[in-house]
Amino acid sequence: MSNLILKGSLWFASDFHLSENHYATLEAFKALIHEASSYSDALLLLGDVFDIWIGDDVINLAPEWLEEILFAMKQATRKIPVFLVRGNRDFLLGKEFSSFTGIKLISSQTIINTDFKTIIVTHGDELCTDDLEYQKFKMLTNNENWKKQFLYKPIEERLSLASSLRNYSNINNKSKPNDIMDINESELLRVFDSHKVQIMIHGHTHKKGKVNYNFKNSLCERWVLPEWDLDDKLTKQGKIILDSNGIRFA
Ligand SMILES: [Mn+2]
Repeated sequence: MSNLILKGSLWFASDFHLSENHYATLEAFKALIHEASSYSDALLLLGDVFDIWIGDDVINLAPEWLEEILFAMKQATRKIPVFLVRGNRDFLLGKEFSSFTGIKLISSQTIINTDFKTIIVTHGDELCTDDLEYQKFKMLTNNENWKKQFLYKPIEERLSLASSLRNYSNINNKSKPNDIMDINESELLRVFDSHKVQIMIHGHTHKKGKVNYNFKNSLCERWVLPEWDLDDKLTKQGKIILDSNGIRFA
């Protein structure tokens, strides 16, 4: 668990799934962080910024689209602090990425004291505890030895492993009932309770919205960020802004 104190206008966004050929989404991401660096006091990226991240050594061999993204990140962090919670697609983002871009990596379930209220932020995949198969995968890939062994493999091998894992999960997710891939409510309430917070912002499920819970005589709010896909699905994009007036989708 970690804590942050952030003042002013905070912008939150997640699930860009940046990859080559997704030109419109890449442009939208660059525009967003440029805009954030002018109009917000801090930007918080809540995971799955990249559709896949196989290790920080790709920075040295970055294709043009990635070079441009990394450059835009660098430009933004000269003006505002940018934080990132790793998602299930980009969980291998590491120290070199952080020092190269200036983006600060923060852990899942980070508590933030803001001008409005205290909130908790996360990518959200750890709350999907009904998807046992996925949680097994997460446990495996969170293991330090697994990470070391994976990062030690040649880039080509990592790329092909990652794409086979992704295909496997795409096929599997299609056959899973929708609700097991959503967050588990009792796990959520446990997190609210153990951290003593009433507001959560997360991504991952791509189910944009605000959900209220009456829990132990208080109202808890879960704000879910939309995915950004301007290439295939076209309509879904957006951020959350938090300032002293409250929280809103924008
Ligand atoms: Mn995700």
